[in-house]
Amino acid sequence: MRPLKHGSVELVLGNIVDQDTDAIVNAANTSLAGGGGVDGAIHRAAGPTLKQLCLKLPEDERGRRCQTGHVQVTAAGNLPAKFVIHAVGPFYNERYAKKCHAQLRQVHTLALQAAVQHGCGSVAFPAISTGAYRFPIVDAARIAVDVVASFLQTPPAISLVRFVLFKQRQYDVFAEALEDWSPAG
Ligand code: AR6
Repeated sequence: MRPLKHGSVELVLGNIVDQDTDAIVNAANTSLAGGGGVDGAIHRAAGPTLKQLCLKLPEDERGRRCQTGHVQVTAAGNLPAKFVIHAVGPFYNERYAKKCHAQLRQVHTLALQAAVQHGCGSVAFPAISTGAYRFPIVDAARIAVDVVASFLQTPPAISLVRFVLFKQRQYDVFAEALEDWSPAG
């Protein structure tokens, strides 16, 4: 747990679907129609209502309900959380590393802003883009921790932002990023 001026960052090794934070963040794809990894686990645990809510959101001509780097919020079906913040991280491509870094930053910022807009005092994030989307974990952890910790240095407050890491190695990498983080950057 690392206390900051307007909330704390916590790391846990566990499953995002079990979190009783006001919101959980889903590592979704642009269709918001479900998938594997965190997305699959969340849809299975939330029940069919979640998919119905997602499919009600407007889609563009290519079937996208959420663009890369953006978020959409729904209720959370049978999950303990109240809201699911569906966040579409970038699929990592080394040739466009800078753009991928910017998109990963943006998706974390927008997820935090959405949590505030929905009155959430606590929110749990998975390690967005670090599975099927192949974002290198060390860089992803530094970006995610920096965006969240910087956000919690200024109002509005979110009492608790929890990163839920699925594997020990991911937990260790996030722990190092959080330990190394300083407001000066
Ligand atoms: N709780 C917490 N973390 C988890 C869980 C869980 N239940 N399951 C996996 N992880 P991924 P992405 C970790 O692939 O890379 C989906 O099919 C996992 O170890 O879920 O953003 C979507 O529909 C990894 O570190 O998300 C998209 O198509 C991290 O969560 C695509 O995958 C993210 O892995 C999104 O890819």
